[in-house]
Amino acid sequence: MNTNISLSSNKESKERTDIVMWNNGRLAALLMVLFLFWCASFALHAEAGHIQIKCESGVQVFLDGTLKGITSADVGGIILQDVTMGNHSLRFIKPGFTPQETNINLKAGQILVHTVQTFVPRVRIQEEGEEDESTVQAKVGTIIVKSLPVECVVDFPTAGLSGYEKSKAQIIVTDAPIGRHTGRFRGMGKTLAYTIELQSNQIIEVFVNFVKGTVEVVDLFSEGFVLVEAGSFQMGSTGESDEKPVHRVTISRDFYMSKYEVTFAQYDAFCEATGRSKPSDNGWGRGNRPAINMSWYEAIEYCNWLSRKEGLTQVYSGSGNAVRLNLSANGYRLPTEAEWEYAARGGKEGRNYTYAGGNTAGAVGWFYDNSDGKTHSVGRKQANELGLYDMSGNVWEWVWDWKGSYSSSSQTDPVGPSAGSFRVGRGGGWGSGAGGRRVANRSGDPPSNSDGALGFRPVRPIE
Ligand SMILES: [Ca+2]
Ligand SMILES: [Ca+2]
Repeated sequence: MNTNISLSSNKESKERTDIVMWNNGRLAALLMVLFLFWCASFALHAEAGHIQIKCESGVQVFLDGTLKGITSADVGGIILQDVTMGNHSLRFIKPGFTPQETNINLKAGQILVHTVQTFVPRVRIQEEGEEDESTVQAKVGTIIVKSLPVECVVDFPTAGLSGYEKSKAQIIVTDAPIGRHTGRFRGMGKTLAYTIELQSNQIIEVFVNFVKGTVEVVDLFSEGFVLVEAGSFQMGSTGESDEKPVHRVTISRDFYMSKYEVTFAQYDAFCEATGRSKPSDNGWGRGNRPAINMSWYEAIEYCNWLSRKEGLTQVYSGSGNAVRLNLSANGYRLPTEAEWEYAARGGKEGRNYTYAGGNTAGAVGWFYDNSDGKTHSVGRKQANELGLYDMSGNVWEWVWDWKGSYSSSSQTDPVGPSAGSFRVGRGGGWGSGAGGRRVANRSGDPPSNSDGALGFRPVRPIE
């Protein structure tokens, strides 16, 4: 019995040994396969590298002509992973700015860091009938696509986007040819389509809401800003005492200025986002009418909010009389008094009109004689030489400066006195008569004041 048991045991033992040996063989084979996979994957990775692009946010990154993504603030740019070693072209596009291009040579296993230079604005004022390379440049526009949810597939074949898998908040297609574009968007199992007519230099934002099944299109260009090119002018007038002496002022930097006074539609969005109560419209209506009844402090809060909303650096800090102005920040702000007057006079295009855009008050603005005692929708009167509306009339406009007296000396980029009691208001309003609406006229209110004839419009530096 014992032997049997022993034999049996031996047999079992031998069988187990066989099993172990068989298992060892299979394990070895498995390890070999894993090793080969590892080698293959190593070989694959050894043929590739990564590209780290340091860049401001909202810039389109193209690798060898293919859109790879949009830079974001949280990674300070974008990282392109597992890019095949060798020569590649990188192209960076930001709306309204000159595109940048570079060629790189990526080595195996390398993490190549490329820092994108500051973008130079691609803006040029084109004369009527002028026909040169700027005309070619102007025959493009920009399409921005936003969606809810963020992930979707975008097809804008005529704008160079086919089956683009969008995973960021927005994609920006610059240099899209003008004309008709039909976009198709796939998300949440739905396909939505929308046709736009893109005009020269236009910026169209397409918001695809898969939850609601709607596509909303906003023309950012018409709500936008105009370029005010740097230059010099004679500030003030020989009229009222506070406008004297006429003195030479140089605005040394180009800047953007809102074409319109801030509307209730815009200001109400600020109130909703920041939980403050909306100012009264005096019973005249909101929407496209200029916002009124906000203090100077609220006007600068609006500018700071707009900066934050767009990921820009806030211009204002501190509060009360200690509000500080940081002119090197890239955010929105009120114009300085000199910037306001320079722009109202038409900047470099200025034709020395009495009112912004002309010598016939009623053609360019809403005043005592034509306003019926209230505000009107912005942009209904003739624009001035720069395309700015309602610089004269409709509502007075808060500017940065404390009210002070002018000096006769030439100045560059003046910001007014360092302290005072009144912040300047400019341009006259719906209740102004002949004197109050001239481009040189100055008014002032305590910064905490607000009334139904006082609003503002922001400016923005060119980065
Ligand atoms: Ca105005
Ligand atoms: Ca005055």
